[in-house]
Amino acid sequence: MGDFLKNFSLEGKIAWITGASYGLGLAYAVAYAESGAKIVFNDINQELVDKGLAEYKKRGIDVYGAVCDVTKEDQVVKFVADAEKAMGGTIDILVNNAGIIKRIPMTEMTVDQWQQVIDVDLTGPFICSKAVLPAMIKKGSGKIINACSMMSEFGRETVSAYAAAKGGLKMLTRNICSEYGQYNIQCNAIGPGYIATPQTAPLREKQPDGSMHPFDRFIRSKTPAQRWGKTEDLMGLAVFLASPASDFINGQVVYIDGGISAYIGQDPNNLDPSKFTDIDENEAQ
Ligand code: NAP
Ligand code: GCO
Repeated sequence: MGDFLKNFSLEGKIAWITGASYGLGLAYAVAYAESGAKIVFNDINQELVDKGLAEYKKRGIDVYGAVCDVTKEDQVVKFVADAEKAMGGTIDILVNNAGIIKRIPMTEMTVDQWQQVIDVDLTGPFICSKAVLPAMIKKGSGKIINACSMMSEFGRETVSAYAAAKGGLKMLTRNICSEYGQYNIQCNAIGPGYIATPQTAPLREKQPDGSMHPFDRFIRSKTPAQRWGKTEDLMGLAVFLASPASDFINGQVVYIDGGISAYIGQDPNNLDPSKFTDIDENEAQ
């Protein structure tokens, strides 16, 4: 590897990806491990942690994993202490990936349902960032990467709590940058478009008559690439934002959405499913 490319290496770094048993978190962790980092991850219950440990073992990646609810500060503080003891060093990179969504019309959403989403998607990143910042300040370096969203910029029906949380997370990203940039700590966010993971599976489910989910057709009409993102599409950006190559980027949300945020969209009925590159032609109707 040439000297310049070493700027993209994570050799010698300890990376914590929250909620990384599967989905985007697993993809980020695999990319970080392949870039030289040591990986620690948490998830909400032992079953998911065990699922994650099996996934990492399958890929030959040695990780530390434990149960930790990102909304509970006592669990987060203990997780960080245990993980750093296991890894023999402090956390250099935090990816606030853990998240939930509830798709409920606002007038039907209970305050408890609202609060659950805010707690995981906004308060969780606050708690986890607060837990790793002191050591980053002492070390004089650190990377915090938040999981923003199209809903950090746009609203849509039924996702009021999620959009409010992801909009707030954009501003938390900017505020961590503002408050801690002086310690050579960079806080940025990944803003994925619509990615094929379990979280978005309900939006891609086939209709009873075998036709495409209306939202599937809709989002393809809003995406120039006319396809859903793959977790692999996000790995390069995740590594870049965790590496020295991005040390002068701070407080930014980098959208990786296939062009959704730049495109007014077209009539979903004008789409030709035979041209979709991410599903079998026979599937597309
Ligand atoms: P996902 O499939 O739902 O995975 C999220 C992970 O976080 C799951 O393992 C989940 O466990 C875990 N989690 C939930 N609550 C937690 C808590 N309190 N403490 C610890 N872990 C918790 O989500 P994803 O699609 O991979 O997305 C990952 C992140 O990217 C999320 O923040 C999401 O909002 C964001 N994002 C996703 C997309 C997309 O299109 N997929 C686009 C933009 C942004 P459970 O399985 O129990 O919920
Ligand atoms: C939804 C989706 C989105 C994606 C993602 C888009 O219901 O609209 O779940 O919110 O998860 O956040 O960037």
